[in-house]
Amino acid sequence: MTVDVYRLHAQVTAWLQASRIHVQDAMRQPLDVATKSNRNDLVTNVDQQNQIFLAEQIQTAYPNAHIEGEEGTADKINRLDGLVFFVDPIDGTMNFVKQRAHFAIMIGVYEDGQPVYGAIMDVMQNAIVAGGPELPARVNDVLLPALPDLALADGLIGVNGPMHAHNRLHIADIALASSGARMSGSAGMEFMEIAQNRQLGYISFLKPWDVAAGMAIVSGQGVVVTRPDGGPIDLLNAGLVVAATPKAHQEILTWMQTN
Ligand code: 2AM
Ligand code: CA
Ligand code: CA
Ligand code: CA
Repeated sequence: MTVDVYRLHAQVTAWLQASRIHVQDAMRQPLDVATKSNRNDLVTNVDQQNQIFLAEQIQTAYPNAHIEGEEGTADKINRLDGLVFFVDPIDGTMNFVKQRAHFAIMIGVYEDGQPVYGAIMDVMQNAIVAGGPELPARVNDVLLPALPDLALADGLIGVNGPMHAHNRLHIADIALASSGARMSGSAGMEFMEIAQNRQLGYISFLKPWDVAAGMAIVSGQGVVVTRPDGGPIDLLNAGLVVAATPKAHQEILTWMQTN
């Protein structure tokens, strides 16, 4: 790894704090909300402004890095060589618009396709969960305890709402076999819950910037993050993601692979 991950963490923490101030300032004005692919797929002026802000910070500090972000200004990468920053400027835009809470800002950093670092900020709680393979997971720089290897029956699981409603890949059955299903509306918040031992896993269909930060953090804590067939997550394309403690992950894949 060529990156000094502690220096990176200090930089990203400062950027996220600046973003939080900008976002909360912008929330005092009316939001400019537009739809993208459908009526539930939203983008606001705040998503776009924060994407531009974070891309500028990354470009200045890491001029050779590539940036893959949800809202436009990014590179639209087609390979994972070198240093790549995955940016989701507002994760949970529907929550942002409807609840004005329960949304996150995420930055995931990979080098040659391997995780280096992830940071997820719960903006309204002013909490940052960060970590990676060489940075012990922490919340606001308080180290998090090691995660227990819970079996499916012994913990909560975050699920994608539509997939749960349609029992896609047996997700409703898996949820019934767990302590209970939860749906937060923000992939970032789901990974924050896993990192803090508040749920044992998360199942969804995600884009690269939805999964990059969380996967870097929780895989460093021993959580297994794969596709339903057990293969590695493809950070160049959207896809199904199963993140769970090793025991529960095995149980979930068995459910999914049984027709
Ligand atoms: P977003 O708010 O950044 O778009 C909602 O269940 C979670 O899924 C959020 O993390 C949301 O991220 C993500 N998501 C990805 N694609 C989506 C889409 N087309 N419509 C709504 N949410 C989407
Ligand atoms: Ca979106
Ligand atoms: Ca997102
Ligand atoms: Ca987003």
